[in-house]
Order: sequence, then structure tokens, then C-alpha cells
Amino acid sequence: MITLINPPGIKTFSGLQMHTPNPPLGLAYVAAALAEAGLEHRVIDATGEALDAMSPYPDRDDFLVQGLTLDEIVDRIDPRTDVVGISCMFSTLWPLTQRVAAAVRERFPGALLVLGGEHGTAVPEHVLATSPVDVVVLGEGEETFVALLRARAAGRPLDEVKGIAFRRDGRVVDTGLSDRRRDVDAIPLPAWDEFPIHEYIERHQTNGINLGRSMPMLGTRGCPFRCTFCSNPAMWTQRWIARDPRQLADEMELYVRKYRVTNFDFQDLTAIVKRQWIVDFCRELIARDLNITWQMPSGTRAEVFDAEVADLLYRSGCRALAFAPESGSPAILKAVKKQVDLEHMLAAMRAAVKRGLRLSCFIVIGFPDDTPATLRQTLGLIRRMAVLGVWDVAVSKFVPYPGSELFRRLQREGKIELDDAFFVSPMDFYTARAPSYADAVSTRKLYWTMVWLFVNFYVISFALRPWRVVRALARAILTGREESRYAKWFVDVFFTRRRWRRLAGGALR
Ligand code: B12
Ligand code: SF4
Repeated sequence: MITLINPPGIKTFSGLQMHTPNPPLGLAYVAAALAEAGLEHRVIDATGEALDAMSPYPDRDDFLVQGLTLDEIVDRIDPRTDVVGISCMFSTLWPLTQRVAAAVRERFPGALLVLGGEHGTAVPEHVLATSPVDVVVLGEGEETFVALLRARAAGRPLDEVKGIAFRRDGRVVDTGLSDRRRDVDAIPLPAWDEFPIHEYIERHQTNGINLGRSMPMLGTRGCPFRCTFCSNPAMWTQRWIARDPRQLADEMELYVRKYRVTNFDFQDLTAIVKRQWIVDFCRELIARDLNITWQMPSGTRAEVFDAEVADLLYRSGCRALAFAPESGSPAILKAVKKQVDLEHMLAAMRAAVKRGLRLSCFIVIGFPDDTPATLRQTLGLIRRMAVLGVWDVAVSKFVPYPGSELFRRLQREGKIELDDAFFVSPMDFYTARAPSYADAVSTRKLYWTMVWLFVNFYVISFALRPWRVVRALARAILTGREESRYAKWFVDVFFTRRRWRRLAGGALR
């Protein structure tokens, strides 16, 4: 018997932004793979099964833990369990996940403990050295996990399984990333019936702006780029594989019927890479006329984005998306291998805004090579974005994500210590406490630069389009529908935070 565990989540208002866990899409795919392989399993979604339960976070009084307690988690594990698969998608969740793993080991000393997700893939040796985890599944998880379970059941040596890391005689054996699955259309759909997906939907606990009852979706896997601050190359390689647009639309139609959802939040690293694919997908949705909206809150590349693509997106129901120019400095973009042509990016922004898409842009400041001069270039870009009508900007401070090239560089340079404070530090990237990794910019200066960039963007935007703001906020207050990220922020700060405080008995600052 296999038990899959999604650990409890962290909820916080870190400075300017709210963090809240979403439905565990990756684990839902893994559960579906086990079902297809005929392997008996149960899921404990320690976040989703107790979305209204908030408890104090072990070391930080500005965080809350959302979900089941450790005792509740282990109490729910079927006594017949001999394999426990735990997901750790974010390094920020590692300190909590580590505690879950320890509690499981204590109650089930003989069970095989397997960790999957981004964090284990990024730092498998650290996971194996600092926790009772026996095996780490690296990268894409469905086939590897099934292969691991079959090898174990047959008594075959684990070295034969590609895509894992495990301990043997005090040493770590790493069999390397497994090959990415090319037949993505044959991957079974996420097993949402095994998760409390209704609970997430009811509370709008997904990552897009609130356009109604929402489901997470995945149209493509991987990304062909290799930005040095991103963990994608180490996790998914540079292979971008898209699903058949018809099959994708079938899945959306299924959820409309089954869960009465009207909006879809795409979680792809970058859905827009091949022009023909996005055109075909939009045309498929237009032809089906499902009366739904969809959005790409995690961001997408803009190389093939033009007025025609913008028009098709809008007509197919897409209402919001994000681009990631990251920096206004061509030198920094080159240094981080972002491969962005800023003039083309600005043209794409113009096309999106003109067609009525709520466009949000991601900016990162404080890359190791950033200087006051490159930050001024980023300020210039932000002002141009505000003038041309971009709806929102998210300026965050650079944090070295485990798995990324910059993380490895800073680790070699001795600038990173792998402790709990480091792992949760990405939650602080909107605050004054997150350190600067740029030699030429102090932590204090970086924080105030971030604030100044936000102020510039929103003052210009609001001054040029005051009615847009009034309408967005009025709509958010009166109907709960959010038209933009700042409307979401407004609702979170003035309404959602109060609700959490109530649930937590006032524990959140
Ligand atoms: C949606 C999303 C979010 C959502 C939340 C999603 C959620 N479920 O809670 C929001 C917007 C809130 C978010 C926030 C953040 N995010 Co985010 N997010 C994503 C995103 C875009 C999609 C995740 C997804 O669904 N992937 C699709 C599924 C299929 O992939 P998967 O989860 O990896 O699962 C596969 C494998 O990992 C494996 N697997 C997973 N679990 C298990 C378990 C077992 C037992 C096994 C065997 C295998 C296995 O098999 C799965 C199927 O192949 C990813 C990028 C990406 N596309 O993966 C970034 C990503 C996960 N986020 C990232 C980061 C850094 C953050 C933030 C820290 C950013 C910030 N500073 O605010 C926060 C942290 C929030 C937190 N709670 O700690 C990084 C994580 C890097 C790291 N090492 O931590 C990623 C990888 C982006 C990147 N490339 O840099 N995020
Ligand atoms: S930052 Fe975006 S474009 Fe760059 S590798 Fe990661 S997912 Fe791809």
C-alpha cells in the first residue's frame, strides 16, 4: 500500500504579497500514474483536507501553517502502508516537509520514504543527509515512481531505475535525470477525485486573479530556455513538450461539467513557445464556445506574441497573463541568459494591452551583477510599461532558487548556507529582510529600490488611467471578481488577511 502526502502549506503576508498554497497538481499527476499502473494507494492532502486550520509556524511568527498537524497526518496513514511518497514542490516548504518525513518515519519505521518534486531534484544529497527520506525521485515523476515501485517489488537493485537518488553504504547513488516523457498526451489526467479539490475551488485558493470557480491546468511541460536564476533546466531539461490542443480542451470541458468551474489557471512554465500551437489551442476553444475564462498567471515567453495571437487569446476566453522581462538592462539579461529582446517584449506588451488582456509583468532586481546603473535601466523599463498600459508589475528581489545555475555559483562562492532560514527566504523577497546578493547594491538600497519601482509604476499607471483603478477596486469589493493583481492584493490585505487572523486566533502579524 502506497500513501502519497502533500505536506501542509505556508500562508503568509510577506511584506507586499500574500502566499497561499494551491491544489497540488504534480501530486495529482503522480496519483493518476499509480492508478493507471494498478498500484493501491491513498492520498493525504495535508493542506487541502484542512484549509481552515491554521497553526503557528515553528520558527517564524509571521508565517502560518495551513492544514493538518503532524499527528493528524500520521494518524491518517493506512496501517498497511509500506511506501510513503511525499511531494516537495518548493524549497520554502522543505523545513515543514522534513518534519512530516520525520513524523512518518517514527510511526512507520519500515516504510520506504520517497520524496518527489522540485526541491529534492535540486538538492538530493542534502535531502538524503538531513532527513529520513530513503529515495529522491528526480524531475518528472510519474514513470520514475512507478518504475521504482516495480523494481522494489521485484527485488531488483535500485541502480537500475533511472531518475532517482538514494543512500547506499553511507554514500549517495544518483542515477541521473530520467528521460522526459514525449508522449505527453498519454499521461493520465490528474486524479483530482482523490483530492479535496472542491475545497480549493470554493475558497478560490488558486494562483490567478479571481475570475470565478477555478482549476489549475497544464498545457505544456518544460521550457526551452535556461535562465541562470531558474530551476527549469535541472528539473525539466530544455525540452518543451505541448499537449494536443483538442485533448487539452477536452480536459477543460470535463472540469466544467464535473466541478462547475468557469476559469482555468495555467501553471505552465511557458505555454507560448510555438505560434502554431497557441493558435490551434485558441481556435479549438473558440470553436467549442465553452463560456469560460482562462489565464496564465505564472508567466509566458513573448517571442511569438503579436496582435493576432492577442486577439485569438482574448476570443478564446484568456483574460490575464504575465510576461517576464525581468530586467531593463540588456547586460543583465545577457548575464542571466534570459534571451529577451526588450523592444520586441514592449511590442508584445502593447499588443496584449490593446486587446484588453490584463497583463502583469515580472521584474527581478538584485541579480549578482546588478549595479545602481542597471537598476536605473530597470526603472526606465518600468516607467515605459506603466505608460503603455501594463496592468500590474511584480518587482521581487533576486533569491537563488535551489536547482538554478546562480544557486550553484553562489554556493561555490560560499554565499549560501543550506539551513531552514535560507530555504524559507524566498518568502521574504518583498521585505526588507531578504539579503542582497549583488555586491554593488546593499540590502537596504535594494529594498528601497524595490519600493521606488513599485511607486513609479503604480503612480504613473493610476495617474494615466484613474478610472481603470476605480473600476477594478469597486468591482473587487462589490462582486469579489478581481480584474488585476492590485485588486487581488487589495482584497487579500483588507479582507482575506482578516479571515486568516480570525482562523488563526490572531497569530499572524
Ligand atoms: C503554480 C506555481 C506556484 C503557485 C502555487 C502552486 C501550488 N501548488 O501551491 C504559486 C503562485 C502560489 C507559487 C508560489 C511560489 N513559487 Co511557484 N511555481 C508554480 C509552477 C509555475 C507550477 C507548479 C506545477 O504545478 N507544475 C506542474 C507539475 C506537473 O509539476 P511538479 O509539481 O514539479 O510535479 C512533478 C514532479 O515534481 C514530480 N513530483 C511532484 N511531487 C511528487 C511526489 C512524489 C512522491 C513523486 C515520486 C514525484 C513527485 O512529479 C510531478 C509530475 O511529473 C512552478 C513551475 C512549474 N511549471 O513546475 C513554479 C515553482 C514550483 N515555484 C517556484 C517558486 C520559487 C515559488 C515561490 C518561492 C516564489 C516566491 N518567492 O514567491 C513561491 C513559494 C510558495 C510557497 N508556498 O512556498 C519554483 C520552485 C523552485 C524551488 N526549488 O523552490 C518553481 C519551480 C518555478 C521556477 N522554475 O523557479 N508557485
Ligand atoms: S525563467 Fe522562464 S524562460 Fe527562463 S528557463 Fe525558467 S521558465 Fe524558462
